[in-house]
Amino acid sequence: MSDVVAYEREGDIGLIRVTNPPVNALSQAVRAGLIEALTVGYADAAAKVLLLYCGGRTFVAGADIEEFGKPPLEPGLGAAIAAMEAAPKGIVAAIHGTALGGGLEIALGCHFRVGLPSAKVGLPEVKLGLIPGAGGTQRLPRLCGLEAALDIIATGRPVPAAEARRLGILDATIDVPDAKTAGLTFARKVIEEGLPAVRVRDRKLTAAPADLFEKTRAALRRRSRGQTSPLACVDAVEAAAALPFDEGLVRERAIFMDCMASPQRAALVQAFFGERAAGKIPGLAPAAAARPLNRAAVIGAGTMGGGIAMCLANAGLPVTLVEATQEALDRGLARIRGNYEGSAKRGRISRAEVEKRMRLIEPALELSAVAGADMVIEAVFEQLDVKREVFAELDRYAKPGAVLATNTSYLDVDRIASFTARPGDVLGMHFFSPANVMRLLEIVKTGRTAPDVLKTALQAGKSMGKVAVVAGVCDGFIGNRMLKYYRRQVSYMLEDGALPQQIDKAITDFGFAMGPCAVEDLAGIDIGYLNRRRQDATRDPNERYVDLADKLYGLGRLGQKTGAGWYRYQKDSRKPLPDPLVEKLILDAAAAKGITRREIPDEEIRSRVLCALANEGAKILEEGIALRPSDIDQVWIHGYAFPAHRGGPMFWADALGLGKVVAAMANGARKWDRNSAQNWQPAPLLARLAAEGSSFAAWSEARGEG
Ligand code: 3H9
Repeated sequence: MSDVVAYEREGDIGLIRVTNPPVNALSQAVRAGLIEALTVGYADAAAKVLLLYCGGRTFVAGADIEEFGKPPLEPGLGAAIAAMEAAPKGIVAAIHGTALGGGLEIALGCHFRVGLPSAKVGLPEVKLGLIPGAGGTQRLPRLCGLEAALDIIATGRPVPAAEARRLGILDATIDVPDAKTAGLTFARKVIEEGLPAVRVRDRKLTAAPADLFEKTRAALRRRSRGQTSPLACVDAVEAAAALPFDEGLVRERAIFMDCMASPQRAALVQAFFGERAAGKIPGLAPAAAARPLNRAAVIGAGTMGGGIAMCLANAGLPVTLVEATQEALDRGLARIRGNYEGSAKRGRISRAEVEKRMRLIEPALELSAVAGADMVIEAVFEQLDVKREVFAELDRYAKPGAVLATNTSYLDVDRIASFTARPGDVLGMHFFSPANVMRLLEIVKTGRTAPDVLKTALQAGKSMGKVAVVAGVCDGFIGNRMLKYYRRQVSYMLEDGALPQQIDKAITDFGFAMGPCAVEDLAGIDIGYLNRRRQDATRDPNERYVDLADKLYGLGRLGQKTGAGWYRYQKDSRKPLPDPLVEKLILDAAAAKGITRREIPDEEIRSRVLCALANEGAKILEEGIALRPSDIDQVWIHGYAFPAHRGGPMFWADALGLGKVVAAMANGARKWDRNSAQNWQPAPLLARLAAEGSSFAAWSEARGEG
């Protein structure tokens, strides 16, 4: 009998139990074990009904993603599900945790499905660049209708048990401690009431609105930023509507195989594993104890501090929110309430939840109020002297052992730690704005940060639902350090021939959510301005410097908040409108410098910013600021809206081939911006890997960190 799938009988019910930790993924052994257990169960005359359930923390969470991109291993999942549908008796699936992807597909191969109230089901393949490939697109619509199925499949969203019950995906939700008990309860009902074992494939499909597929395609084209799998999902569900079941299955398989072969699938799968790898820190034992975290404090109730307080409250932690004046505190609390109420209006949280989270945030006007906190996150003005004052005070008030974090975006965390007598307790927790929305959290570790402090910050990140990436200390850490080189290329191109709208379009065509000029308008032109002033003292005097954004600042064009920046904005609108005034400003500035502007092709725009990112990323890797290339990719995907289906800048470079990246840079040094050829000097690591025909991923793997 299989190691991962067991068969036993309890009375007149045959039990098939899958145990393949951590998430019962459908590895080859599970698929083969299932077929074997089904054969035994069919032959067991005393078993009137079979019950399929899982051990461990969840029902089957999907196909084994580790197998993707490798030669397929028999038996396939389709064969296991076909064996279920050939059953001479009814099969009940009992779901706890999450039945995802292939997991839900095997449940759809059963005749009945029950779940614990806490269970979730879903077909998240789209997020991996795929469509469900074992009948999900053909069976789900037969249970819940084409419209609901299309929504579930094309978004990949998890569906809570109560909704799944309402939609007919589950036959019952049963409030008992475990899936086995739930399954046995329902299986007995099947036997006692003689419920007919109807296969999902034999259920009738109800018609969909005539324009369902075209409307969905149009909406997805707008939203998916060039990602192809959402549209492939529509094609597959449309096949369910148009074709007999078996032909629909064949069509689904063909689309699935196309997706499997696509570079987008490879990028999204690496992003999936990259997200999980980020939390693993070499040398930090997985079981290393974190410090207790029962209460937090945030210093500063501005946009950033308020957002951070929301993240902590969302994770269920009580937070003391400290501000210097009552007015600023009231403003901050009102902003937080407004955000929560907005979420309630959109149906994301209940009204009761709004009040519950607001109650978790306790306002205070004195820094001494941090005394009860196990973690203090400072989000005050970005100036070293201000930080010095706050940390010296924190040293007086924070309890011994409290984690002291700074939300600085650029400043030297080692120096900030030295403002206290307990540098081992200090680290950076760099949230991205808006903190309650953006998933990235850079955790900045100094040379002295204690391992249990790092562990506490990582765990806090996880409980806030963040993707936490550990970075070393340098100006801008991982993300903002690279951003500088990206922006630098943008500024050169603006002076040399491009306009903001052209650059933004070339970048959004690549799949970024926004172009760099629109982003700067959103963040505030003043932010970049102040940052450049901070860097004035250390900037190489021979470096080419473009002062276009400084000119905007001088004109009071600070971006969306002043109704004008790189673009102009109509009242109450965020839509960037190209502005002839900016065009004139750019043309005049170029002329004043004697620059003959030239047409810059979109392809060049993309190559320049991507090569600049990958090159700086290589330096960051070599210096050990980032642990692995996938960490850099996670930073860019979750902090800067780099398209996940392109994998991130380091994955992009690997996929193109590092030799081609270096060749593009050599070409750039001659043609792109010949006055500053040093910008296209490949980082030593990039040059070496390119010469060896290697990749960042292979380099990382060889170091045992892939
Ligand atoms: C599919 O099913 C295709 C089919 O339609 C057709 C086939 C023909 N495989 O996330 P966690 C690992 S596509 C292999 O930290 P959580 C994960 O890497 C699949 N490994 O836990 C991690 O390993 P490690 C559709 C997997 O509790 C460990 O499990 N399904 C898989 O926060 C724990 O994961 C999906 O897309 C897998 N399928 O969240 C579901 N899943 O400890 C993907 C996880 O070494 N999975 N691992 O780092 C998830 O969404 C979450 O893992 C889940 C648990 C919600 C299940």
